[in-house]
Order: sequence, then structure tokens, then C-alpha cells
Amino acid sequence: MVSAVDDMSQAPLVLLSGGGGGALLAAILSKCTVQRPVIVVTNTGDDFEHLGLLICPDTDSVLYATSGKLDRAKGWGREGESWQVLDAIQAMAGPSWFQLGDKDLALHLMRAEQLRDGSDLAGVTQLLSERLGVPEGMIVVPATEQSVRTRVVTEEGELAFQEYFVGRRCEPALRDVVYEGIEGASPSPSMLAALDTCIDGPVDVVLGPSNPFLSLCPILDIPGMLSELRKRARRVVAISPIIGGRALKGPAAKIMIELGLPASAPAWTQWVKQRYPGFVDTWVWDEMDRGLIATLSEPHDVRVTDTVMSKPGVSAAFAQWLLEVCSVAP
Ligand code: FO1
Repeated sequence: MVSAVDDMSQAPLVLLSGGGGGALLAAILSKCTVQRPVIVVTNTGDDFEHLGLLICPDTDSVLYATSGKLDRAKGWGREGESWQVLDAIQAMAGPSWFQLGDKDLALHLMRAEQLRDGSDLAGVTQLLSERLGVPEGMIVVPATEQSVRTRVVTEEGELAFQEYFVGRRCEPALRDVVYEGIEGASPSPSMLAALDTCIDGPVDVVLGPSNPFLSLCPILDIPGMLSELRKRARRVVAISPIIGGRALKGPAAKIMIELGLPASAPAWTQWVKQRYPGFVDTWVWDEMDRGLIATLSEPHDVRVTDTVMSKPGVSAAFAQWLLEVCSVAP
């Protein structure tokens, strides 16, 4: 189990994250840990076994993003990567559909050795954080120690997550999403220990601008997760991954349409609220969607700001704005 950070004298911000927008938000919050420690809880539903190695894509995207090593153009993997091992695998007609770069493989070999030596997922993630240079004051912790595997039910049948996401580039229309093994999972003990280390009042929880179906549900649906977070949280804030009817990256908008929902910030808000009643206090939408607030059928605490973190000058301002929102009780 990860030993809790000793200097966590202020209540941390807890960010629930997938690998895309959530990892980018984790990266900007990693620069603010002097103001407030941050615990990033990562989705494990994308994890799978490949070439005999446990691959944890969302956890690794957060590790790379917060240590300044993410390939930002691709949004996953390490910058300045080389591909000699993948080329050699391909030359032997091996499984090269999932691209593991040489440096990324180094991380995977270290993870494999640590797991074989008896470390748990949180422990190996903590070790990798230290070795990669994730700033002190930030803890990255997978949501659970148990195996949760996202599977998608599509018009062409059921697919394992990476088969759908990478193998089929999210093309088959989605009908449903299931999280195999989630009934037997429980919130990570290391996450709970980190939450309980704070001595200066309650934490604030932020649902990153991650895909709700593929990245946030496999965290929030873990039995006990909602109540463990809610009972410690002063405020729960959810950031819309939908901006102007589109997701900046990934299939969130496409999936909403396939599930019969409009791809819009209000529809995302209603969906999250219906699935997790009473969990979220404050909804964050992008400036572009300000005009849609009036379309909500009942009053919500919607806050609007510029959330497109790739725009110059936006990310630091967004982080400060978010810290401000989270600094007071709802
Ligand atoms: N995404 C791809 O689209 N193609 C890949 O070949 C690929 C390889 C890969 C290797 C390591 C890793 O940590 C992530 C990788 N991803 C790849 C991203 C991965 O599929 C994630 O699940 C998505 O980022 C969704 O969060």
C-alpha cells in the first residue's frame, strides 16, 4: 500500500481521470501542488494484458502528463519515443496493432517486475511516479486493485475495450458498455488512506473532462466509491467533456448520439445527474455553451469558463479558476 504523503497538511483536490482531457488537467494541476495537493484517481477499465504485460493506459497517460513526458500530439505514450521493439515484433508477425514504444516498454517491464515481486497496483504506480518525476504533492492512484475490464456492446457484437478503441478506432456503433469484474471490486485502499491523511478539512472532488461512459463510470461504479468520495467531499465538481456539441478528443460525442442522447453539455449534465443522483454539486461548462444554461429543465449550479486546455494561456487560468471554485463550500 502507498504510504500517504506526509506533508499533506491541506485538504487535497481529488481528480478522477481517464487518459485524455483528465490527464491534461492533471498536468496543469501538477503545477499547483504548492497551493493544494492533488490526488489523481485513474480509470483502470482500459487496462489489459498484452505481450504478457499489464498495460494501464489511463494511469500511464496521467504519469507521463504530470511528469512532462507525454506525447501531446498523440495524447498517449511518451514523447521522443523510438519503436525498435515494435518493429522487431512486426517483423516476426507478432501483435503490433497496439503500439508500445521502447521507453513505454521500459515502464511496462518495471511494472511487471514490481507486480511479480508482490507490489500492488498503487505501490507500483507510486514507484513509477517517483522515478518519472511526478511532482511531490501529487499522488497518482488507480481507482481499484481488482480487475475491472471495460467491454463494449456494439452493433457488431461485444468487444474488449482496446479491441474497440484501438483495433476498430471506435467505429462500430455502441449500444451498451459493461465493466467486467466491477461487482467484485472495491475502492483502492491506498486512495482511501491518502484521502484520510488530510488534516485540514474536507476534500473537493473533480470529475475531469473525461469520457463519462468509458473513463468515469468504471471509477464511479466501483461498489462503495460514490459513498466513500461523497462522505469526504465538501464539493463535487464535474467538468463537461462536451464543448459546442463536440468532444475535443475521443468518441464521447459519438457515443452520446449512438446511445440516443443529444451531444451537448446539458444532455451530459442530465445523464450524469440521473446516473449518480445527488453526487455532483457544481457543473463546469465551456464558455461556448453559456447560452444553453437556459435550456436546463431545473436549476443547476453551472459555472462557465474557458476550458479548452490546448488554447494558449487557458490552462494556467483554468487551473486557478478551478482551485478558486473549489475553495469554498457549495
Ligand atoms: N491508442 C491508440 O489509438 N493506438 C495505440 O496503438 C495505442 C497504444 C498505447 C500504448 C500505451 C498506452 O498507455 C496507451 C496507448 N493508446 C493507444 C491509448 C489507449 O488506447 C487509451 O486507452 C486511450 O488513451 C483511452 O484513454
